[in-house]
Amino acid sequence: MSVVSRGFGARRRDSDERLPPGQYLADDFPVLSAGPTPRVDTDTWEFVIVGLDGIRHTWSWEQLHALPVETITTDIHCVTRWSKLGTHWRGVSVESLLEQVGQDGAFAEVFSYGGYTTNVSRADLTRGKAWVAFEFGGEPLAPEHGGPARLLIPHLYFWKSAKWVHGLNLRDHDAPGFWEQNGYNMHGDPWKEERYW
Ligand SMILES: Nc1nc2c(c(=O)[nH]1)N[C@H]1C(S)=C(S)[C@@H](COP(=O)(O)O)O[C@H]1N2
Ligand SMILES: [Mo]
Repeated sequence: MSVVSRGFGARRRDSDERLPPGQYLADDFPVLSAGPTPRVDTDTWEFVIVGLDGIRHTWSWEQLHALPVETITTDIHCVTRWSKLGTHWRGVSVESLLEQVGQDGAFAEVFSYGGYTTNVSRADLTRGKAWVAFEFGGEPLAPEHGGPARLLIPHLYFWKSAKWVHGLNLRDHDAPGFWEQNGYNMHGDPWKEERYW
């Protein structure tokens, strides 16, 4: 738990510096889903990376958990202006999955169980900036927050962190996903307020 009280000046200043422009601190963890919560069984769950050559590379739930699992403590920022500081996650880095595939492609279309998509560049998916996360706050990720697994890309607005993530289509060009087709920014850096077009 990280509750920031206005009574503690030092901690308040610290959190102010960590809040991107136009954001406020949320105490709860809001649920924002464009549709119903898909129920995905870990027995049939898979993560897929489709290379530029069209070849599918897949990991089962067990295969994903056999990879190095990282613990991530990070701030998250939703374009609807709430932020949470110091959230705790566990997951596998996207970079480690891309390394196993060894395919080019400067961009990726992220796709989810249930049909959601979003676009992210390879640069935003690598160098310790993106994970396939399956634990939040020491518990298995709840279905409404994207369980069994979601993408976690905390340096971009949270709509890029696709819930119920299924995989990546590697691309050599950038193409808008679900929210990007509906007016959201192609990149989404909260520190630059890249909210909409
Ligand atoms: N599959 C899927 N992923 C999604 C969304 C969605 O509607 N469907 N909403 C996005 C948006 S706009 C936000 S702010 C976050 C919300 O995550 P939360 O519900 O865990 O807070 O998920 C993102 N990932
Ligand atoms: Mo959002």
